[in-house]
Amino acid sequence: MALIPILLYPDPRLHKVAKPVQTVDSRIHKLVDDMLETMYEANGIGLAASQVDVHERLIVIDVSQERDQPLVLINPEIVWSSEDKLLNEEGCLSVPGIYDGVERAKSIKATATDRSGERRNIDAEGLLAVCIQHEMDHLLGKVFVQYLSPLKRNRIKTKMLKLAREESR
Ligand code: K1U
Ligand code: ZN
Repeated sequence: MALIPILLYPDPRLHKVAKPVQTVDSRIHKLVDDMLETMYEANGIGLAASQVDVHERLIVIDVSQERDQPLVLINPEIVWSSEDKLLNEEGCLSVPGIYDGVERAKSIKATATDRSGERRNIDAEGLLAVCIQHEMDHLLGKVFVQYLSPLKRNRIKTKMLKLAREESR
């Protein structure tokens, strides 16, 4: 397994739209393993392939306390969203150190292909529902800061660019 560098906002590659995974083969198995290792090492609860510069519809998630219940969602689709919404505090491994409230559907039903190529139904609420919606946004090229006001977003962009400049010195 290997760690993969995570793209940092405002990298324009974070805004590419991911294409469907054509075949769940050994290349996808290795990508899944590397993404899980990268997510656990970064203490994240999710990671989308877009964040590691692979523009295919694949996400990994683990919202368990013990960090031992990995979920692999290949070509995920949300088939139902509740009308009830909740404001949740979100973070993002591509925007480290920034947390803010985003309104999302309280519960969702999704379908996705798992690591063994089986199509599965997923009923999600709470943190899992939030995380699936956040990661599926990444696959559409959307980062959570795009839900914030232009003022907040510009402040975050400036802060991230300053950090990147300092780190490259
Ligand atoms: O997509 C990502 O960059 C991963 C992101 C997932 C996420 C966290 C919180 C709400 C929605 C989606 C993270 O894992 S951020 C870091 C983190 O572990 C975390 C942050 C806030 C609350 C819970 C966890
Ligand atoms: Zn994110």
